[in-house]
Amino acid sequence: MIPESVRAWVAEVAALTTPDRIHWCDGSEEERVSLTAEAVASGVLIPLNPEKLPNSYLHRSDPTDVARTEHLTFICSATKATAGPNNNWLAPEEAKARLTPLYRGAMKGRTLYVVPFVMGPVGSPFSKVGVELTDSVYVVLNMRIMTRMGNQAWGQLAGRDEFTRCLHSLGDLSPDRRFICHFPEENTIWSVGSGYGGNALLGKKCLALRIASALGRDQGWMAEHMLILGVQNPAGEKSYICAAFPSACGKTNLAMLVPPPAMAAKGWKVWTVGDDIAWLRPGPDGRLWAVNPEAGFFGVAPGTSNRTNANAIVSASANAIFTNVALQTDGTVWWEGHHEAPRPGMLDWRGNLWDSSSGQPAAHPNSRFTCPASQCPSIADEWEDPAGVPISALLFGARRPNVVPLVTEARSWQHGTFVAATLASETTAAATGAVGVLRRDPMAMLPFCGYNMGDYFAHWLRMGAAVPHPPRIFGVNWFRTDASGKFLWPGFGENLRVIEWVLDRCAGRGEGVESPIGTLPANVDFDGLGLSAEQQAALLAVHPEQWLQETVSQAEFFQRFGDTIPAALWAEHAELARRCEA
Ligand code: OXD
Ligand code: MN
Repeated sequence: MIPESVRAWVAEVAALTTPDRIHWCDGSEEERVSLTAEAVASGVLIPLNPEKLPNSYLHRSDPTDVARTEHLTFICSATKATAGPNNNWLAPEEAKARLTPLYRGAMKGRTLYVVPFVMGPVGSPFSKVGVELTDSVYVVLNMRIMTRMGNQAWGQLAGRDEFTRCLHSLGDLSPDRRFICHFPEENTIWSVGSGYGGNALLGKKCLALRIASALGRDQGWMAEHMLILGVQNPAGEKSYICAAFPSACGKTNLAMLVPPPAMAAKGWKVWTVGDDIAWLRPGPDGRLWAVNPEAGFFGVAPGTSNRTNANAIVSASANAIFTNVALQTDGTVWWEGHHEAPRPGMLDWRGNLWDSSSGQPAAHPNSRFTCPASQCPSIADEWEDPAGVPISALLFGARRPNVVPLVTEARSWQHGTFVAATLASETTAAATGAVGVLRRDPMAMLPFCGYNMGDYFAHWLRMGAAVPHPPRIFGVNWFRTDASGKFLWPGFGENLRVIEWVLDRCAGRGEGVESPIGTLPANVDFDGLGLSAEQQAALLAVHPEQWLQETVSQAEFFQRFGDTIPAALWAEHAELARRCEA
């Protein structure tokens, strides 16, 4: 069942990396038990309280290896123009020449694990197979949660040679010898020097977004940084939406939204289909259909609590791997924003006794939990449907303390593509670098688009034209603040109020008011939120002079992409400026 091409490639990699052993992962429960025991014995995993967090473990990463490293991430397409100004580029031969010495002998004394995996439901014609070769048992155990890992991948491959070759080694974990390289034309990923999720679990950002976005461009589909949510209104109508937000802006919380009591009492219901990545394809009914390619969640721990995301807390209450969180003396875990109070004797994410007066966080701001999606109380029955779910609306949101209102609807698919292409957000701890700096992050895909974003925008426009009934597109902002810097909007479950208007619009019902940037709601249900009339107005305010300023920075951003920006987007830009001036 294992294709000859896989065997030949494993032999080639083994000759280069010289591991002591080769382990072919089958994905069985016995294998999980034995690999976990191995990881505990070597100190890679620390067992947690078996009563309170059964089958769950803590991992402490190297303190210099705690987030995605965008400056060390490269797209190695044949030409720099294909990779575009949004990506670091290395010529394929140069990348291989630089990385090959880092792999040489790198697995000496270690085991080379062969990890076959499926992204997407097993048996779906839309799913993709990857094989990751890694020397990290932590990576293997996380891939087992995040993907459909094991022998089932060979079945999905059915003897074909169509799989992503994912090569990973921890190397010496030095940031000076860390590279995450993608070869879209060869369906290949080489990563070395990092054990961090987005750099090392190669099925996730590397395959399901960077490589998949390039495959989607060639094959007529889309790989997007989006959650997938199912919503049922009190009339019993069930719809699905996708929403894109930059990393650590609350995608997992929105994906697991709990309706606030008043809306639940009226009959609102919400289900989770995916929390980070959506693969979208035109369906036979002329709509866009979405599949979640992942099998687990790799969620940001800080800020996650019974109050903010009870479903995530339950999802990660067994069979979970925690990375860089704090450890309580009873073998449970803690992070900033947890619903429990930290107890004396707690160890911080590096394993040192935490001093609450130090001003240092106990958990790393980008600490994470990995857990199976199937454990989520709100998981949709249809989350593994091979056909996916039909999408009514696409939401684009970001962290904007000002300028951007709570919600607006784009005027058309083309205008929505422009709204998404000019998305901007304050940076977070999910990537190394300064936090809180405003940067343009089109479609929340800036770090994840595997090719030139100008061409990606053109692909978006083509997809809109190819789908007779495309989803409606909305811009949202949960993060607007008042003059004192306090959030105006309560967020979390209350976001369902915004989704109610979104779905009403999709059904041709919700009342709207035209504004220069799109349609504002005539009536968001603000009842019971205790918001003053001024606060309500501030949430929805559109200041044309601020938006004229935006058009200046939008133009600067587009200019970086030269003539690859589609004329239709420049036309939308000119129209926006004209409406703001009017
Ligand atoms: C993630 C990210 O881990 O976007 O999902 O960084
Ligand atoms: Mn993400």
